[in-house]
Amino acid sequence: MKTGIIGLPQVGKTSLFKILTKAKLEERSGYSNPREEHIGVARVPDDRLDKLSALYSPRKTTFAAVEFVDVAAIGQEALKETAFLTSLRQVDALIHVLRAFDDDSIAHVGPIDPLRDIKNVEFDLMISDLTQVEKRLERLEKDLKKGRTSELEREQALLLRSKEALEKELPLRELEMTPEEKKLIKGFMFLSQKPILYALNIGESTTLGTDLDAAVSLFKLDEIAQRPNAGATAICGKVEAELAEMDDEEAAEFLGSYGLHESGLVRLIRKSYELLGLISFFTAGEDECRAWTVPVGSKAPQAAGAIHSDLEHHFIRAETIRWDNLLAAGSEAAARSKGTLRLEGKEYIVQDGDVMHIRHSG
Ligand SMILES: Nc1nc2c(ncn2[C@@H]2O[C@H](COP(=O)(O)OP(=O)(O)OP(=O)(O)O)[C@@H](O)[C@H]2O)c(=O)[nH]1
Ligand SMILES: [Mg+2]
Repeated sequence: MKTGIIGLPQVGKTSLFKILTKAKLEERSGYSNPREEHIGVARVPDDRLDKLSALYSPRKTTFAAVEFVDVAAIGQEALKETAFLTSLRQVDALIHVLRAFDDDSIAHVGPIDPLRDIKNVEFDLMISDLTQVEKRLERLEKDLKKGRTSELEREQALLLRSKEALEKELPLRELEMTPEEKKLIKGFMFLSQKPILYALNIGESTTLGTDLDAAVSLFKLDEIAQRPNAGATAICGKVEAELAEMDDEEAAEFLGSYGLHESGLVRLIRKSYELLGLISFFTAGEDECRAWTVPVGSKAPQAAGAIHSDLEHHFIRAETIRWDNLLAAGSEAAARSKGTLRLEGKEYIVQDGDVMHIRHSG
């Protein structure tokens, strides 16, 4: 799982990357390459896992992780560079950081207008895809002249449909596709097809709690956030950066002073999970308590496979209980006698927050 952080120049991409991944980037003044990308891993905060961990006191607690890539500012120029395009195409999803904070000392393309910025960046992504579609269509036409196969014809039809959408300025993430079509088009790694989370970077204020909740509507992103494979959230980069430097107790107090009860990052990461159709299940024991990530709708053996491929092949059953039921019972033994610990088979669809013990024959 890799998420690319994109946006116009100087909107706070690198700041967000640093606070997400707690990375201390080297300042290499003088010879730094502005197009150089940063890659880092963010721990997915999860208070359910914190609580399970408190119950088991394991030697190790392992949170789920998401990889973030901070690419350089987007623009027609950048999108023509192979290295930039390649790294951007590799990601599974995008976070588009939008300038929504006032600061006269930091230049921006014009007055604060996130919707306009979205349209501009989206346009650049679509132009890049369109160029690629047209190139491939030309090639396909030649190949089809040499010999028609149904596979080439299907690809051509799909690309023509994609071209039509792009020409109407419709990003490919909004195009309806069958699973077969999705598979067919996957190799192109189209930029406008990637799920996208719009992240408004808003200014600091004493009413930050309510401001964050109101931001999506205030900046008129409600409609755009409702579109297929899109979502929107708000953060305050400045406050998050300060939070990142604090210990838990200090952070809680600091959040309180802004009328907040959680860091905006928690919400942002949760939103990106939602957008990507991902859920977490847990394994818990004295050795390790751990969160694992699987797509919504995964069956129990697939979840076992996320832990280890052997567990998938030799899967027999999964002892399953929802995390809060386990906490309420106080122990697995108590849950078993209460009947809240269930034995689930191969067809069981894993639910967000399940705690599982995989029984296997391997
Ligand atoms: N006032 C204010 N300034 C911010 C905020 N977030 C970032 N900045 C400032 O904006 C400037 C740009 O931040 P970066 O995080 O480097 O932005 P970027 O999008 O990575 O910039 P480029 O990579 O150059 O396109 C820096 O001076 C930051 O300190 C914010 O929430 N409020
Ligand atoms: Mg940057």
